Amino acid sequence: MPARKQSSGTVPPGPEHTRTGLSAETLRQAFLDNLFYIQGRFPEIATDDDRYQALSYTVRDRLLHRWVRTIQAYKERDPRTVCYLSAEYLPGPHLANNLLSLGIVDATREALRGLGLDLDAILDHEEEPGLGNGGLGRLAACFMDSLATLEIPAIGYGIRYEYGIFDQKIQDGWQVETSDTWLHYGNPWEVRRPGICYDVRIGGRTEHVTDEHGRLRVHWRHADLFRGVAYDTPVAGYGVETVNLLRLWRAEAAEDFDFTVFNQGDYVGAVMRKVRSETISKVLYPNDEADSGKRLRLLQQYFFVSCSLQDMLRIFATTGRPLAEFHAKFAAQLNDTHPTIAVAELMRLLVDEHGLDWDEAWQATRHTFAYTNHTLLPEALEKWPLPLFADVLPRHLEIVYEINRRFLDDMRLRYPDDPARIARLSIIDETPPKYVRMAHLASVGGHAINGVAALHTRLLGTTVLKDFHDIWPDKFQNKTNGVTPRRFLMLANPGLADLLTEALGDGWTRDLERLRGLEGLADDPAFQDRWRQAKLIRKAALAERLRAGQGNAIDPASLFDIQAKRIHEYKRQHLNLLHVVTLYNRLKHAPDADVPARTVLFGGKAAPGYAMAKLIIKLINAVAEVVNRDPDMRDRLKVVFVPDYNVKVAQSVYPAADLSEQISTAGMEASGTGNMKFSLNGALTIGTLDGANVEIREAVGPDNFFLFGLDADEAVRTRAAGYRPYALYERDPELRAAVDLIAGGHFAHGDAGLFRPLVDHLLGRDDYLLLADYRAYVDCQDRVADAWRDPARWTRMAILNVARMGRFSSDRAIAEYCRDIWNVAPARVDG
Ligand code: HBZ
Repeated sequence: MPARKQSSGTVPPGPEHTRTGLSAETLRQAFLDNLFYIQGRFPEIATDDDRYQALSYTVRDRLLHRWVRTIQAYKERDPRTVCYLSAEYLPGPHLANNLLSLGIVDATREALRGLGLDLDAILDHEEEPGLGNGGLGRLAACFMDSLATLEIPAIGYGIRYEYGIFDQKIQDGWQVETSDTWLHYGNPWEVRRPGICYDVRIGGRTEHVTDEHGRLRVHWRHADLFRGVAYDTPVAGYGVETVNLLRLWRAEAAEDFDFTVFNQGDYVGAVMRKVRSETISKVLYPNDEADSGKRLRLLQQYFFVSCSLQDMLRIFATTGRPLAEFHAKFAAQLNDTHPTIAVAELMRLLVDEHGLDWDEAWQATRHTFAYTNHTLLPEALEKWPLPLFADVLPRHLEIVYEINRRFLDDMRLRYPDDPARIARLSIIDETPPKYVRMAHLASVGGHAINGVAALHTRLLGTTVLKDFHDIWPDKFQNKTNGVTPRRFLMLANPGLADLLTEALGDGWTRDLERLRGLEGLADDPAFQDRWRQAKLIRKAALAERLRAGQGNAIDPASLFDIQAKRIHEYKRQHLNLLHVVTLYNRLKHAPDADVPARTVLFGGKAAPGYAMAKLIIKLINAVAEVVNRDPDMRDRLKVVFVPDYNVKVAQSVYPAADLSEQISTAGMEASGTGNMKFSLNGALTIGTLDGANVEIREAVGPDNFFLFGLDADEAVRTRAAGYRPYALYERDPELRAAVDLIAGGHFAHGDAGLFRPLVDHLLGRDDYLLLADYRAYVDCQDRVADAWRDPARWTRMAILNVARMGRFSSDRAIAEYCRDIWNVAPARVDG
């Protein structure tokens, strides 16, 4: 053990504790210890997984002390606490992030080097928890990071899916789904808490009785009983002592499962019911838009919400405060409508179980909840068929009716002669078989409603929630999304992060606005050189990854033009493809044309039941196959589909991008967050005026953003004016040539039928206005190519993008939620 320097304090130096010490020597000792005592291995026979597990336990030990101290501090100070209710979390790999938060990346690297081991190889082994579909789940994870870093008391509540989002394989160009097995080797980051468990009842019927005091009471005679057990994962703030809690619920059979059946001799039947109970948290629904009418999905939502609220009530009971003050202790955020049944469940718990009167309970409920909306697509707004809702949650339906009755009575006073408006406002949609509209329940049951970008919030108040905006304009707020610079810059792009720190000091890691200091360096040739070097390293690393993975050879010197996000018609990956095919046609006709070399990369999963999205993946791969083996392209055009896009892959994709494709039909992408991650890593954006693109463009300056296409109002007007895509096809020869090539089977070995559904939709309806935006997009891509030809100009634009991205930190977003919606303050945890 090296001699420890004596500090000026009074504590005498001693050997560091194996479970808390942060020096390389102690970390090495702890690692070997865990390898032996947890994995039962010694270095010579340890596998990659053994090493990963041993290192993870070593890091977890170091988090546990802070975790316990955080809980103690919260207990003593009893602060208002944020409860983030989200059916999805996409945290990404934990190990590297926790090393970063603890400030022990270098010490760990050194400790392992001493054993002949490479930290990066161990990090690469981690299987990430894919407990979400896309942006919404990733936002929840960025918010957990920022809450801890800003020292805000917070609990993230959700579901511990045994199978997260599917793994994507590409076979013959098609997406094939295989099941996610993230728990196969065990999960070193979670702590199972068998003592923290709650019963969740469903089904059956209600009985209304008058008790001995003449009070009306409701008994819920449920049909089924489940149990939720807590699995806790620490969430460490960066550079602070705070370690918050992500508490995910796993469904198990209630302990006394089917005792009667069991005693009647049907042992196997009883066990089967136990197995059925566990299905609730088995699998994540892989759809990133509402999956209507799925009973299991409603069960999942109710299950996690009920466990979470019971847990909050248990914590509340330890404060000794009266229940009517519940909202003074907790601010609960509904991450979209998925947890919105919480409004009825809290009412049920307070009124039926704890005896509060309705008005008191309603006051507490309304002040507890706030609702974030993430979509404007009317078909994606969650609504539950009434018969299903009644069958699963009979008591909650009564409560929803009572909430609605009181709400509509108020509204009738306000709008006595407007029954159509009353019907529109109602929580119940009366169209047979009738539905419960969850966005309406969330709007009525909370004190704030927010959109996730300025444009989105405006459209929310003027379209899907207009009637609510009319009655409660002050309830509506904008909270533009943000992303954590820790994972998406420091971890993903260490070279650029080092360059930034060298130029600006390290304050930017917790105060991203400080990046503005880069503006003065944008034209500095020496700095520009180093900037390009840093970018080239990430591009080469991605190229190497793709070569090793799929045998794709791509040139790091080419323009990396990347679109990475869920595959959706509204996100218009096929507009990007129309441009690729246009470039292909141009090069075929003029093989010597002077066009800069481009590598167009795509990544993203399609919902397994979304045929058109899957056909788009097939088309990307089909175009890639033809383009990449055509000698006329001579490495000037390459197309690559990066399979199995997830957080880990994303961390290697964002830093490698030169150009970020944010080309959704204006008015359809609520915010986007990938747009922020690309730009923060020095990619320039080609994009429409959609979601947060609008604010990104404002922030970086119109000269540093490639804008094209219709805006949201023009898109509405275009449709209203009787949009005829076929006329555009006929008028624009390049467009016609691109569409014809796809339609004719050129990318399908002559099969003209394969992409017919896609082409027919474009020429017939084109709901997402690809043809309307095609010319503007292709011309804009030509401007991109011109800018790329001038490296000094391009690099200047890239530096200015990064310099001006400070606003898009999730720290800023969380600070706004704390101030404007949650009314919570930091509670510092001392070291
Ligand atoms: O939420 C996304 C929006 O599309 C995106 O614009 C925004 O930036 C992001 C964060 O605010 N929405 C989703 O990712 N939605 C889902 O993943 C989803 C999952 C299950 C559902 C519905 C939506 O049932």
